[in-house]
Amino acid sequence: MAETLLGLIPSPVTARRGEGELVLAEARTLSLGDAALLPLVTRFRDTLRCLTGIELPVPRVEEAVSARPAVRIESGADGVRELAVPGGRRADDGDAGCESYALEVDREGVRVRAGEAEGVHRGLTSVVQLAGSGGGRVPCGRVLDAPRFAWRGLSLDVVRTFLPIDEVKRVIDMLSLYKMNVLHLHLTDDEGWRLEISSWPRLTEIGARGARNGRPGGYYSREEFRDLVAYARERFVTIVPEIDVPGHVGAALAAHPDLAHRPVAGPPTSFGSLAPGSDLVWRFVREVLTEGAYIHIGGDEAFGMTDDDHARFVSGAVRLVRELGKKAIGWQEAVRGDLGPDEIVQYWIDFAAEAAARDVSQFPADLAFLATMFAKATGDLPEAARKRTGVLLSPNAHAYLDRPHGDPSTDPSQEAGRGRLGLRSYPATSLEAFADWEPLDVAPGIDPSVIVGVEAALWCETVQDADDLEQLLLPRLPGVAEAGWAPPGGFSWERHRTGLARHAGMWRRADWGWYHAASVEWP
Ligand code: TNX
Repeated sequence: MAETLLGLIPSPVTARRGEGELVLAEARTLSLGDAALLPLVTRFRDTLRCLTGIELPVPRVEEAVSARPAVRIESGADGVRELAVPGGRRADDGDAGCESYALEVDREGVRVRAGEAEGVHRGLTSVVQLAGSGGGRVPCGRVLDAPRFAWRGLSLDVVRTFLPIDEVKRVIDMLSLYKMNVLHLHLTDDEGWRLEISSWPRLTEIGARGARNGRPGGYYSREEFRDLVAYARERFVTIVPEIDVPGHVGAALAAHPDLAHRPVAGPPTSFGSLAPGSDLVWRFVREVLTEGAYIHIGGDEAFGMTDDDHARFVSGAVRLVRELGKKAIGWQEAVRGDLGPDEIVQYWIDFAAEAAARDVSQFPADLAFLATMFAKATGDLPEAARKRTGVLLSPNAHAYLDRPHGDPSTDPSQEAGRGRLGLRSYPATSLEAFADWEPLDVAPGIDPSVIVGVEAALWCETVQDADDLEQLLLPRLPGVAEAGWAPPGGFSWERHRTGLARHAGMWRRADWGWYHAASVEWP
């Protein structure tokens, strides 16, 4: 374990600390072996300036380094791809090993080598982190690194609170800094429809008007969405859009009441659902699944329909996604439909943790539907393993960023943390308890080879604006990155809290807000 390079989050596979340090701002040249890397290296230079204030020379494509100290960047390097083969499946076309990189630092300079551009990007991100956490000084040493899991994501709810494109871009910058590679956008729900669909204009005309608690609505035009996808791709983040069906469709039903299974009275709730037998509904589903190689079809909490209708609906939606030549992903309940090894389900109902936190059998009558939901959920992981459907881990206790901050026993700031941010239905959770987990322990008895990775989820019921959002993202997001990237068994709370404190300077420069958990000595 890389105890000596405390500035790196997530922890690398191996790191050896050498003697001395390099002052990065003194680098005389920034050279690359391949012109194709120029855009990537230019972005690295911008990121470094923004997060650390360090200005590197203009990048040059050249065979050898002419002046020292130097930053030297190479792709197509032999032997780096094979460093480690991550488990799981990727959201884009890349293969395992393309994120591997080697980083060498001595007094002569910094050298980043990788088999592919993506590995170069991960390695340069390590340079940013080391410089940013060390006051511009990069410790001499050698890092060989590759992710444990291929899928390290964040699911972001832009429905309950609409987030303008620029804020979503800031989140993508954060993901990139923590070597995360998927942004799953929850684009539709009861409170709003956030993606323009050309053939169904009412979805946004009417469905995008509002958000939760009277907050302003909004949506992304096709052009804005494509721009966002490109922005993310340049940072090696894949956007996975979610169009949630057949439940969580209140906004769609407000715009098109004729899609409803049964007429819904009153305000939109999760009890509304799409009519499984309607041709119009299936035309609708086909035409809204437009963007992305992976499409998340939701499939969660369809309280308004029978189990059979739900399973049939999910199977139909998955068939459609396959016909479109795309891959389907759904929340864990979707595994009750006709899914196979090409699909992924996202595990979120962390039953053991829920049961430990409160006695499900004592739920009042009006919450009986929740008790039933928990009971049914226990069969989902074994079912995924039986079908060899991929499993993406978003356990409530360790991946839900909308748990209130705080630790009732030790954290004196818990009152502030428990304030209005985070859902009161979850217990306040300390930074340490949140970050300290082993992904495979969450799915005991399941063949680890079905696990594709780890995804954080940020639901925005309690989020009023971008400041609130950042208070829930940081400092917990780096802990999720740690679970998804770092080798198993190495988590150290001491190391993690030290690393977080060292990153605060970068967050401040980027003007990212964060929750000042009392368990970290913030500078
Ligand atoms: C459950 S997670 C939901 C969301 C809520 C969230 C709050 C999931 C698939 N559905 O609709 O926002 O809990 O944490």
